[in-house]
Amino acid sequence: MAPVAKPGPMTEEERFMFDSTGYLVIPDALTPGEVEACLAAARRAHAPYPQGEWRQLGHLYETEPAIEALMDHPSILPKVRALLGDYFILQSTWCTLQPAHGKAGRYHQDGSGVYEFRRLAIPTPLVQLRVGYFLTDQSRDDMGNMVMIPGSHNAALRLPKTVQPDTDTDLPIREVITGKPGAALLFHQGVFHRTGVNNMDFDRYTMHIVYAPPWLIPSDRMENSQEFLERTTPLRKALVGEWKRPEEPFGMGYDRPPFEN
Ligand SMILES: O=C(O)CCC(=O)C(=O)O
Repeated sequence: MAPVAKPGPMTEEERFMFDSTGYLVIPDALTPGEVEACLAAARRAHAPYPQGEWRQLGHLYETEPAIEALMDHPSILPKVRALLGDYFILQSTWCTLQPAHGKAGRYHQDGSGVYEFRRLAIPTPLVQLRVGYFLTDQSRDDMGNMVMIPGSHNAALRLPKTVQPDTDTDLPIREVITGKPGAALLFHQGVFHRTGVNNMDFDRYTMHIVYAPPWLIPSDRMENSQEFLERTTPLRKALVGEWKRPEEPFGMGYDRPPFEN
């Protein structure tokens, strides 16, 4: 049974489920209108690239207003604040395409491959809090779904190399996450997860938004677009890390991002 949560503030029960499994599934995080606009943006962004390839594109929020609205979406932001506090950045965003008839991906934990977060401590601390918004239907189990190993963010062991997706050696404890367009999957980067097989005739799109402590460098951009900074809101500007230390070079901190409450 999936750890299902509701859009909006994090309840104590949801927090317990997140702590236990490492993720929450939030149906109806986006309205049908928001899904439609984000899906159109995702398709536009991927259109110039070859068909039939798994691909992730970064920082689309700079040019696509529908995706920009996901940066501080009220369905999910209160849960992010419940888990990370008020001082965090949008470390990256990835518009992910799992093509029609695409094969399963390999299990992994997220983070910096060259310095794995699990080197910091076991259990792996929460360093990247990810939200995957489903832009296409994933309500059955062969639609390019995310596949999670519940609770694996707390595991001390690495995943055995013998575990191969969708074979006899795949783990029986895996959970295939299902959801309609507009559902969101909030997850801890330490949970072993992978892309599921897509047996559909259409491409699967998921829009991932990744939040992290302010000391982690952004990974989907070298710098923020000036044009975006000039037109976006003060909160979004703060979320992409455009804040000043009160003194340089050894600041005491920075102003709290201008949340509404
Ligand atoms: O959206 C997907 O297919 C999976 C993405 C993923 O595993 C990742 O970004 O680490």
